[in-house]
Amino acid sequence: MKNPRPLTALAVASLALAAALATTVVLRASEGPSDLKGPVVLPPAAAAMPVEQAILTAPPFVPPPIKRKFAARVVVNLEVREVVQKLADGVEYTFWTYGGSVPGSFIRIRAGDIVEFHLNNHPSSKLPHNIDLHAVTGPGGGAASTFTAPGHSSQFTFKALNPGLYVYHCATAPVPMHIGNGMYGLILVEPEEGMPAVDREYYVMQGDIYTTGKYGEEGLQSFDLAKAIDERPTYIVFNGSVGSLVGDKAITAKTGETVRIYFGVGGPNLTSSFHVIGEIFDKVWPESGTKFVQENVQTTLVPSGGSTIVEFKADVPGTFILVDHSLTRAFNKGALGMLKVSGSEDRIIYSGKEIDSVYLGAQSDEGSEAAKREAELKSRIAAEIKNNPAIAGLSKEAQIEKGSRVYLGLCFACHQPDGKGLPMAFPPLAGSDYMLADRDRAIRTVLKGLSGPVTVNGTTLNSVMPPQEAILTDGQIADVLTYVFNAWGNQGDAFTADHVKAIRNETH
Ligand code: HEC
Ligand SMILES: [Cu+2]
Repeated sequence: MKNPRPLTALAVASLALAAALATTVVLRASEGPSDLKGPVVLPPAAAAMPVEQAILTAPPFVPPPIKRKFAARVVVNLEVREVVQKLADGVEYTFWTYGGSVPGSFIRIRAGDIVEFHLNNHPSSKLPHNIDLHAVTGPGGGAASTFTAPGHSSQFTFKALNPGLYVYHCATAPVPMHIGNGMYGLILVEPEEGMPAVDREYYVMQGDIYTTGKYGEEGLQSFDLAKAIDERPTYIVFNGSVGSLVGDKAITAKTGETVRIYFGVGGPNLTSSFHVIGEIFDKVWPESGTKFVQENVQTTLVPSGGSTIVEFKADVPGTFILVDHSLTRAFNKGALGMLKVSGSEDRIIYSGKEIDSVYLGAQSDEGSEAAKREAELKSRIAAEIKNNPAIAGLSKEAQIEKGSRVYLGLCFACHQPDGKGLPMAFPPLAGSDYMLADRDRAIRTVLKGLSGPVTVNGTTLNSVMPPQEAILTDGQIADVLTYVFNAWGNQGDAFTADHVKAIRNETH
């Protein structure tokens, strides 16, 4: 089917207006039949139901829970507006919106309600639009009755037969373009007994966006149909833009609170692997079905044109990252948001970083030999502890064993396993006159690093050695220096941790 050009659509819409005055007219087949039938005559019981105006909210907010225990006639007024909004830093896009936001206004009703729906297309719009609400039982989910030209308003009525969380979207040709430009949102039909109470509710929707420019390319971007057909989005975002839920726009909670996220995927194309880094969903209504509630879920799959409801308790404070766990989408295309939880720590549930210690990596295999040797030496020291002059020598041997492991975990990458260094890059430690001449300076070098010209065995180098004071303990430095002062033919006394400590604390 060919796409309707704006002019054609406008002409069609004015026909529809004429029809309102006369009898009926059939619109383009692509928009479905649109006979104007006039207002529905409600049976007395329905006509007697209380009437209320729906509260609509922009993301990430959700209208308040429905308290009433009876059905009502709910009037929804949703306005379509075409607006230029930020897509990313320096990048703008002409979004087509329901209510001025992407995703569109959140609508909240109760199963059994009779909804009088008004779709109002702002006079400044360039195109006609309609709405397909997945919560509606009827042709096109309402699309067949809501094709609306700029500056016009369509009305239709539906009864919410099925509870659940439903996507709504524009179904005007070309549909993927209307959705790709932001025309989607969520409508929650609460079950008659209501949703279980929670402390916080949020509204997040994912969408894929196809721009003619590359990701991050500045200026006003337009829709790229070829990329859309190939399903190669430039952006994949939560709530309409990169960073919409980041920093001071993050959603929030306090420790101890239960958070519920109404999460939908507008598409037009991609499915989401919705995940919150550092949280486990205590409850998931998969695909927002109302019968089976799943528990203890890490990542839940949300189809395009579908949704999910997730709930979790915020047990510990911190920043929790919402992602599509197809992770280049999160880290390279924008599908990343934040939940900031404030409150007191529970270090049993999550301790925070407890210790930062040296990890000797691949060396630990050979290290097990060294560890055995060290243990053997220690037990010999214990055995000979009673005034045996060999103890000092044994302690030094044990330090050399430990020091060799520090060396092979850290220093060897530069100074080489054989201690000979690399010409022009790293000075030798084997036979180094510079090192062996000054023990205090050797400690200082390892603690504070070294830069500027240094002459070792007649060769001058001008490079930089990074300081190790933050990652090595005094004991480890004493051990590694004892090792390098006794390896490869070098000879020197053992270093003590106290000596290292004294240098560490010296004032300059
Ligand atoms: C990232 C590479 C790198 C690592 C890791 C490194 N060094 Fe160095 N080291 C250097 C460089 C480069 C110099 C020379 C700095 C200059 O020229 O100013 C140097 C100089 C030295 C010196 C003085 C010069 C000499 O040859 O006598 C000593 C001693 C030394 N390092 C010991 C160590 C020890 C022990 C470790 C492990 C705890 C270590 N280095 C880890 C790069 C490194
Ligand atoms: Cu539209």
